Amino acid sequence: MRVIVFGADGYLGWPTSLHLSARGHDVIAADNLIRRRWDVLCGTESLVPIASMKRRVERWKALTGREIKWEKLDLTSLADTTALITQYQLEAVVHFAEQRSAPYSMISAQHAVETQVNNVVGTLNLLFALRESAPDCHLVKLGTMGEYGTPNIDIEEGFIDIEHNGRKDRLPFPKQPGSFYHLSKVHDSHNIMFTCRVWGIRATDLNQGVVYGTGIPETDMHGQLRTRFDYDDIWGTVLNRFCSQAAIGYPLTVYGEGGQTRGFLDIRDTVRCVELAMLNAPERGEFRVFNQFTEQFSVRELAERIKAARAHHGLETSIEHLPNPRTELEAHYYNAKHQHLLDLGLVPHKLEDSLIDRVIGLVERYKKRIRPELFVPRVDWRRGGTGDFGKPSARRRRVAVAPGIR
Ligand code: NAD
Ligand code: USQ
Repeated sequence: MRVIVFGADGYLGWPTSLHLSARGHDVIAADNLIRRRWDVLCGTESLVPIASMKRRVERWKALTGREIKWEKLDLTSLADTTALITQYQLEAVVHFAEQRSAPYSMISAQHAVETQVNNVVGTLNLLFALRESAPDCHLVKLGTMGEYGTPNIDIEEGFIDIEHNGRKDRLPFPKQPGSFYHLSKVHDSHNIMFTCRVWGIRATDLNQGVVYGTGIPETDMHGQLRTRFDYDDIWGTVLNRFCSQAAIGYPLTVYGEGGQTRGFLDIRDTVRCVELAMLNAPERGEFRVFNQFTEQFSVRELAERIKAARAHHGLETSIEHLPNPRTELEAHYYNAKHQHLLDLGLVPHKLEDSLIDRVIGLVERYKKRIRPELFVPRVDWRRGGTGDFGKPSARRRRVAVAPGIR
């Protein structure tokens, strides 16, 4: 299939581009590289050095003979997005290209607005471009399990059958998101569903859980093919953070009681889920929702698992409960369905101790680059943050592309 991957420079977009290319799809990789700029502004950087997009696609071609076409593109430009969609005969577009950090979106009014404008406008532009130039093309959009929040009932896949005053309907599952970022995904979902109904767009909303892992076999092929790995308070997701903390003997930072339960998946399953969704397109006008995760854990359980995995090798790990910087339930019911992708053939990688070992192993290689101050949460849901993370040092300005792997 011919597909554009938007957000192709990111943690998930880059491995997905490689995965699809390796399986014979014709991949166009698009990104405006804004994430590298956000890193500089937040004083954060990928633990694993990442090459420029130009170098990445050159290296991929040199190793495999396969071509990924690199396009620098900002989705918030309607003209550029429409021009790109018009240029190719597309069967699918995969949309990862959003500001995806909940803490970032909670820093200040400016950060909340930036997040929602970037995400909602980008998705709207893509929808209009599809209507104009590729009405048959399948939109595979990355949403989030966080759209649902943590209701006291089972979470269904997108829709719930409701009986009210003697009448029945199948309605979108109620949304109780936990940050301005998560809210942006809810707004996207509504806009996509609307355009499926009104214009006949075909779309799959992948409500993805928290991703962990260092990469996929294709990113392991060469240093220049590696994907980013975030461990800081703004971009680092919880398991990747815990593995990084463990690697340098820093106490695992469980926020509050640690009973917060979420759906999780291995990055190797992310790329497979996207491919499965892509290969099995919905009908014109159909809006599908898949819950994209494979296992659910509480934050406390994750910390205990890491502790146990390390104890197996005779290593000690301590766990610290920090005052929770977020407003979220710390003890709650959680049971989310996730059957659709299994029905399409997903064979999940489970979070076994070996995986934790693998992540810790990679972190070990780069642990000199870890800055422990980035383990401390700087953004509070109630008070926000100043957004002033200090003047970027020369080193921080250099991080976008690490010199060693240019
Ligand atoms: P990331 O920040 O590593 O990558 C996102 C990419 O999108 C970046 O390279 C950025 O430059 C690009 N981008 C942002 N706005 C853009 C715009 N306007 N135009 C063009 N490019 C733009 O994030 P990620 O972890 O790879 O996440 C990718 C997607 O998956 C996001 O939509 C996120 O919400 C979703 N998701 C991620 C996780 C996770 O655990 N990482 C979990 C659930 C859902
Ligand atoms: N947490 C800790 N300690 C930490 C970091 C996080 O206890 O050091 C807790 C948080 O309080 C939260 C849970 O771990 O309860 C998950 O936090 P996270 O930062 O790993 O994930 P989140 O902010 O929800 O966002 C991430 C991605 C986002 C994606 C989302 C999927 O950044 O793009 O949408 O996971 S989901 O959580 O299903 O909404």
